[in-house]
Amino acid sequence: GQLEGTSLPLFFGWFLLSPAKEKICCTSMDFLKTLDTLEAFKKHLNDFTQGADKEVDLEQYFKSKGPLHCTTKFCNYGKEDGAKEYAQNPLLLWPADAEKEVEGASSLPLGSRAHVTLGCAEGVEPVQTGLDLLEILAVQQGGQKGELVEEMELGSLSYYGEGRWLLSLREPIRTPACFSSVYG
Ligand code: ACK
Repeated sequence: GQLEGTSLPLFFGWFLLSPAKEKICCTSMDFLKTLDTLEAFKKHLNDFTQGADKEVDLEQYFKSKGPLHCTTKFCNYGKEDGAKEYAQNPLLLWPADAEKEVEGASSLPLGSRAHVTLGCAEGVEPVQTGLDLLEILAVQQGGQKGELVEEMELGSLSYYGEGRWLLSLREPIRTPACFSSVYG
């Protein structure tokens, strides 16, 4: 086809633009600051720090890498299933198989994996945030609501067990974005 011999990118996605990008970083830092003070959050801290009983400073704990973006298709330079088909089909934004990687998530609507990774703990790859999101959606689809822990200014904070926290925003955060690809 047309793309024969053309190398495919690491991934395609929407890249967040200024000034919304900076605003989102500030909002997430403020959120972590508040989270750090919640007793209910501290109570469950061991669920994801794996028993490290030292004090955890959340603002240091999560590190962000690279530009803020929402991946639409991870291509891994063509090595990933469906990469070529995705690149050749300009109308298809969300790939058909992105939700299939998590048990119980395969019947979710296309695009359910859409997310912007704001940060990861050391040693955790960014791919994990999308999988975490799918896991929470799968649990919700199974009828579980999570335990409402705190009404915050930003939204409602719920706990789904096993270190899974969900903040449901009161108002969506809107941002301009540019569709592009990364060759890394
Ligand atoms: O935060 P993300 O969506 O998670 O953005 C990065 C981007 O590609 C570059 O690493 C995402 N990513 C990495 N590996 C995969 C994968 N196997 N499937 C889907 N997305 C992935 C990562």
